[in-house]
Amino acid sequence: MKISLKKKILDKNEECALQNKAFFADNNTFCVNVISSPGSGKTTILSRTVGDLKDRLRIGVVEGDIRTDTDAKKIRSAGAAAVQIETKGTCHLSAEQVTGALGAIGAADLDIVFIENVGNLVCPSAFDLGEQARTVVLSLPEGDDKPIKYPGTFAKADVLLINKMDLVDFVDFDLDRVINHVRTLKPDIQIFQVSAKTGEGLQAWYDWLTKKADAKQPKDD
Ligand SMILES: Nc1nc2c(ncn2[C@@H]2O[C@H](COP(=O)(O)OP(=O)(O)O)[C@@H](O)[C@H]2O)c(=O)[nH]1
Ligand SMILES: [Mg+2]
Repeated sequence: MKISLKKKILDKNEECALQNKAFFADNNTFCVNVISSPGSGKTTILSRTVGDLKDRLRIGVVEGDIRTDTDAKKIRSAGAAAVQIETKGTCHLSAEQVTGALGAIGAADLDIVFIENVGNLVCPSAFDLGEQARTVVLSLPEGDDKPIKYPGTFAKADVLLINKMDLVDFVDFDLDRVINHVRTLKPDIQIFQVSAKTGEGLQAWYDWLTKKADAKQPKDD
């Protein structure tokens, strides 16, 4: 029987994703795969999250971009270990690339590993990286039709960050339309309305992260 190339790539990815999952479980590390269009604010949110939580949690970031290590540099200057993967044209990160990056950020000793995926709302959603949660970022200037146009990505998300709330009075964006539609795709999704620029709404995101990271820690008997 002919096995398609796409199936072989996904099977190989699945094998590495399982290894990553086991690694995160063995090391009590909470891993979040962050997906969005380019420019929605992933790096800004992660830099601010690192700055605000670094005294409480040990955080590292795997950065994925087609070109440049600009984002890894921003994360490092916010105070966390970061490694940049340049995919050189590929529109998503693979689990194998993540495996290779975990050593470089010392992931075994971290409480949280964020993976900033390559910016688009299509390809990253098909590739499990072994993460325990997915966060999708949607920013107001992108428009309120994105969950309708890219349902697969939103249906697999555990958290939706609606970013750039500081622009709410300047762009046409129907918040109720987005929230209602996303809840039909994923009824138990957590939705936080935030501004990475002003800090508005970020505390609820931090509380969610902290609770998840604490739940990974072994209990004292
Ligand atoms: N007004 C506003 N701009 C933001 C906010 N978050 C990010 N930006 C800006 O949006 C642009 C893209 O942000 P970036 O974090 O690089 O997006 P990424 O491509 O998803 O990583 C940058 O110019 C940021 O300064 C926000 O909450 N409000
Ligand atoms: Mg970025």
